[in-house]
Amino acid sequence: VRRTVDIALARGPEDTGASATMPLPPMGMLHIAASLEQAGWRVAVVDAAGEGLDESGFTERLRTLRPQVIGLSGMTPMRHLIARDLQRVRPLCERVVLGGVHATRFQQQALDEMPDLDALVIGEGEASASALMSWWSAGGLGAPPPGVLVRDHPFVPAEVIDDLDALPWPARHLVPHDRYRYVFQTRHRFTSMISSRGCPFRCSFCDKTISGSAWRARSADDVVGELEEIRGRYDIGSVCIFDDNFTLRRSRVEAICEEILRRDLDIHWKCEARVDGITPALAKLMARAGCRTVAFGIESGNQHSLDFLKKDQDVETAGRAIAACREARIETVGYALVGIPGETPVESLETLRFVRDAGLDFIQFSTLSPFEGTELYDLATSEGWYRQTSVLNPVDAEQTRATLLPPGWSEEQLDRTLRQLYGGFYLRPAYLARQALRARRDGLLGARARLGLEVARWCLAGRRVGRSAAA
Ligand code: B12
Ligand code: SF4
Repeated sequence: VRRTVDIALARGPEDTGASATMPLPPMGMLHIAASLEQAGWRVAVVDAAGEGLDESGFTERLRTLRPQVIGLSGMTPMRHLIARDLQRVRPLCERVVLGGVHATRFQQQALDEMPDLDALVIGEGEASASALMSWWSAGGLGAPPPGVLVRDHPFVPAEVIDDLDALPWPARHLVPHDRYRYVFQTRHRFTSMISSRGCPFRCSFCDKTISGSAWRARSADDVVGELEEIRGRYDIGSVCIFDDNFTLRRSRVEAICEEILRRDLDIHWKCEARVDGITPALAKLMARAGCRTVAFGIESGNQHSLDFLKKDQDVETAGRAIAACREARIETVGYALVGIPGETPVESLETLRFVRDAGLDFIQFSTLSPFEGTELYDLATSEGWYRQTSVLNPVDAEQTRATLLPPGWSEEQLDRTLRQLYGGFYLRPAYLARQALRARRDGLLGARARLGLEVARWCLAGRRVGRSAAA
């Protein structure tokens, strides 16, 4: 058999990484691909959404490539998509390996549930993936390399990667970037990137399975080098930095901004930040360096809820962070939660009042969803609050969602409150007019209008009948 590649990393047509209309690049796979290439393996990335492939196009492309190994990835809420892709790719290669959050969280259980899998890569897979390829090439004899879980062998975890600068930049040349879109992109062509990994905070709902609590960061020089490559080599104008905690060390953010300015790099970027990571001076510097949007985990406008979630932040700081960004002309996005134990439906309207008064530009309200392994999951299961429901917000990627139903909340109440909050934020005439003007200025009217219509339709639609099943 003449192979054109040794390994193909594949993402099937249903998994777009975000919403159906806005596929995002498969960043975990692009990191793995870069390390495999560096180790001398011939690698392909087959991202159905990125290449516009339907089911038959996807399998046909893999069949033509004839890889020896196919690698899959996925998050827990998307495990049905992992299983579907596994069925498709199994006949097309000799071995299939799964990496990513789901594999890492469930380990042996994931392997047991998917008998067609040959191996799992647990945790950050840069070193383990190429070690696994070498192990398989040598006949798979003896113990598997660290970070690799196979049946009937003891598992040895891989070492945490401390020096992120030593990793190669994601292999973006392996995917076409024409189809990737992001709702907050402000320029033509989009990609995402990671400049640090991990977060030392202790929010009870956060799943840090992959990146952990130890914060590890790339140097400003390395980060801006990648940004320069994104702009120059790939002609991409807009980047989202999806770090868990981009602003943890202020001096590093300042150094990144200074370096962007020094290199005169003309690129727009968004980052995700904690509200205590932004000061007025930093926001101004970030804006000068091309930052157009910052997303904050606001979570709630009620201090007792922030304390319950162990967020270690206060409502006033959130207000100041939003104000600092407004002052610097940076758009703000907030993520907030509905159904927090101890918060009544009426109290959740306080969060709406808070974000409206603070002048936030966009909000995503979600039901509080506990993942196995988090403190909140343990509490929810011991209190009997854990449910599989179909209460979704308009941007959720899942089909059903594990949700908390604490005392005072029913599935209907959650759904009603979510719609009330979205409607109360987005369906304000003055807000819509302001956003339309801004979107027109940035050439984003079409994309933003489509999203606006989707949200409006969702807010105004009658209650979908929820499917409630006690977990
Ligand atoms: C960026 C991000 C997003 C982005 C983009 C996702 C994307 N497809 O690129 C957006 C905002 C769209 C998003 C959406 C969602 N996300 Co998200 N997201 C993240 C975030 C912040 C970073 C992920 C990332 O890019 N990491 C950088 C890369 C390099 O790491 P990585 O992908 O994990 O890959 C490494 C390893 O996992 C491994 N690996 C991964 N794949 C493979 C494959 C092979 C073959 C091998 C060998 C190794 C390997 O090696 C890689 C390199 O070290 C994480 C938090 C985190 N730190 O993990 C949450 C996180 C992964 N998301 C989460 C969730 C729940 C979601 C949603 C379900 C939310 C929702 N309700 O809609 C959706 C699902 C989208 C989808 N269809 O898959 C949860 C997952 C929890 C779980 N147990 O599954 C996390 C952990 C957040 C959290 N703290 O709770 N997300
Ligand atoms: S600050 Fe963000 S990344 Fe850090 S633990 Fe809390 S939710 Fe997770």
